[in-house]
Amino acid sequence: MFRTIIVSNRLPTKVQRTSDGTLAFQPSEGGLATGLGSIYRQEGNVWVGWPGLVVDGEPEEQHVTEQLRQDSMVPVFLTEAEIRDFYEGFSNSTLWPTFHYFPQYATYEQAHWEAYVAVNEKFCRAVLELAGPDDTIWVHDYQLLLLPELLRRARPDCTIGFFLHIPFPSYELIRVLPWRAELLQGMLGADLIGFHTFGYMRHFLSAVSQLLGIATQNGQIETPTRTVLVDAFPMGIDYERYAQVAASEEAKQHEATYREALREVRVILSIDRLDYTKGIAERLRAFELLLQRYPEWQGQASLLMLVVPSRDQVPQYQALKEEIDELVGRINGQYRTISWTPIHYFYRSFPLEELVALYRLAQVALVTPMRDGMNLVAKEFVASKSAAGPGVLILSERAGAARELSDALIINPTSPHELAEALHEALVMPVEEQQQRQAALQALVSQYNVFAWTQLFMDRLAYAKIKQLTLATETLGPDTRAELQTAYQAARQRLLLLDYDGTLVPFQADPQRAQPDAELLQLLQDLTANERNRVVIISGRDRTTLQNWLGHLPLDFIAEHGVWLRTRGEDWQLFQPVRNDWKAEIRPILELYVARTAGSFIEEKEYSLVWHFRRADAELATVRARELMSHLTFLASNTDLQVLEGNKVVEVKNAGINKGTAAARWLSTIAPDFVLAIGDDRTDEDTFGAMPSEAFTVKVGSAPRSLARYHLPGVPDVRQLLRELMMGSE
Ligand code: GDG
Repeated sequence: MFRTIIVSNRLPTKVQRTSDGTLAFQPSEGGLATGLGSIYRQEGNVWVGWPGLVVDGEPEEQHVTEQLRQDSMVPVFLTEAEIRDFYEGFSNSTLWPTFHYFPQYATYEQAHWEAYVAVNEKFCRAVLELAGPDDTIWVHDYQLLLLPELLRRARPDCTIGFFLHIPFPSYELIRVLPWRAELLQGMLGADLIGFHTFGYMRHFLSAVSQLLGIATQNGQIETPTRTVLVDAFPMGIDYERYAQVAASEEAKQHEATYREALREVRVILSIDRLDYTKGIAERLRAFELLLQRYPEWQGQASLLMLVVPSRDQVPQYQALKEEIDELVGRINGQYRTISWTPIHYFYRSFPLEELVALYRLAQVALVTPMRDGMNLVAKEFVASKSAAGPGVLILSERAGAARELSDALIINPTSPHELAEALHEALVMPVEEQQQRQAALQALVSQYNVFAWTQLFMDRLAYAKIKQLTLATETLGPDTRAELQTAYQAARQRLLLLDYDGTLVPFQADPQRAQPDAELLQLLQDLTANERNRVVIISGRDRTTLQNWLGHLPLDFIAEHGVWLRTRGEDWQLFQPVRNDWKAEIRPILELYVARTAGSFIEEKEYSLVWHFRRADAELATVRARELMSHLTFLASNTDLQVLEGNKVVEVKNAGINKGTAAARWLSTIAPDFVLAIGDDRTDEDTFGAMPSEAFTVKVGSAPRSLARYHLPGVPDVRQLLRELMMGSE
């Protein structure tokens, strides 16, 4: 049976050392633990993660392992140094500030990076001990960005999902990281990458295209080996649970006690972990502004602020704590009366029932982070209110939750004025309006709950895998290689149709720099030395270049995508008579696009014109290429021209001639009993399509949607394959 393995930095159970030295196992009440509970507790499934403490020797390690195993968990133990460098270092001092748009707090320590790599490898080893080749692995969050790729290398066929719980920032922030390419590559090991919002997803796709140069389209990324799907999955909460706790006697009791202490005062609630991303100080200033602008709320409204201690060993967090303490002290000192406290401030965490009682009690929830992946407090307030009547949610536009909760009062958290006005508006909002807004929010939060989120992600992950399997061509693995070798050896007359750029040589920013290297020349020499081989270089390039670079070898050529043909020992000839008077009309259009797109240029061949944009700004050029394609396609609609989009090029040429029609000539003239056709781009699909069914057709690079039967990742693999064929054969 296939199993599902959940992996996150922390396990859903926290192990703590009590004062008498024994260990306490405290199950987490967090949303993720609840949502995934239905998965990892199923027969055979498991959750892998750090249990939250440094164990004291082997016996304790074993004890923890055995205890956790009973609840389907497998611990990964971290040392003090790993916690310092991987967790507090790279995860929380490099990635966390960068991803939350606080680059000024980010550190770039090579030692932290190395620890991050080492711990991701440690997690990988732990997962591999459990994972079979066809299992499903779901990796969570920013501490494990490298894990998908590490797992992929060891288990190429596993189904791997990745979900990021924090924002994915603009490419401008990601590019600052010295290890940006490795981090993105790490994530691309997954089959499905999920984010809370479409905005984060868009930033990720843009970073992949700009930093890795990998094309993305409609949320799909074509890597050399797989299609990776990227999608938005806004995480929900266990709505029923909050609604039930809110309706419980215990919560009501707590609420009654608080209400008695606070009397008629309106409560504005604020709950966060201590963090500079949460906008806590700005919130305090906004509350002060409210008291100044609307003095009628003095004595009538209080801010009840819970700050859960967190990361308080880190200097920025200590400074923030001091700032909050100072602000609370100052505001309370200035406004407090004998009977009224402006800010009730708690620096500790509360049990769930008391937390929910506070949600019930509050008229307003003030959730105003500067950046927040999602923010579940906003949703918990909404769910708890279903049993307790009206309430108003004030929500930062920069929390992921704002994308869904549009019936909240959405504010810009950096504007204390906007916040103060929203607070006033919330306090005076008519009860009917509060109820209307709450009803809409509740419908949404209850429907898109954490169980729906889990289900949606898992379904989509399964779909991503099926899609890959149906679209992808088969990788040229050992079995096929053996079959290919046998057919090659048995053949009398072999035809090898080899594309040039992207197949025999890697792409260069300047096409004229892609001359054949000594290794390639030797390879072609050896191939052609065998009299049973006919080797055709089948390229979009002009004939002069091919002639200059490779003309001294006994090769055949197809140039300009089939316009020019040359059989060895003979002269170049046209495939058929063609016109090129259309160039005068098309060239000015291409020139216009060159003028508008720095770095692009025109290549003129005898019977075609090509606009190259490999060296231009990737995102701008993609937009321009689309524009040019539609412009040209419109012009060419009543002519015998065709417009092709290749690898970072748009080409205009005569219709009816392509690599496939040209290659077919060789099939008929030499009647081969072995055909191998290799190519990497759109234009090579014409060759694949023209081949007989028994031919070996190989797509190089990203595999999906090819007519080829097999696929190889890159140029070195093609060269190796050709070498292999020659070994031990006549
Ligand atoms: C990451 C992302 C994203 C808080 N105080 C107490 C308490 N809490 C609970 C809340 C809520 C949770 O902590 C905080 O919610 P977040 O949304 O901030 O979740 P995190 O896991 O910290 O953060 C975030 C989230 O992942 C999910 O993807 O939303 O953007 O940063 O559940 O109720 N719980 C109790 N007592 C407290 O005093 N019992």
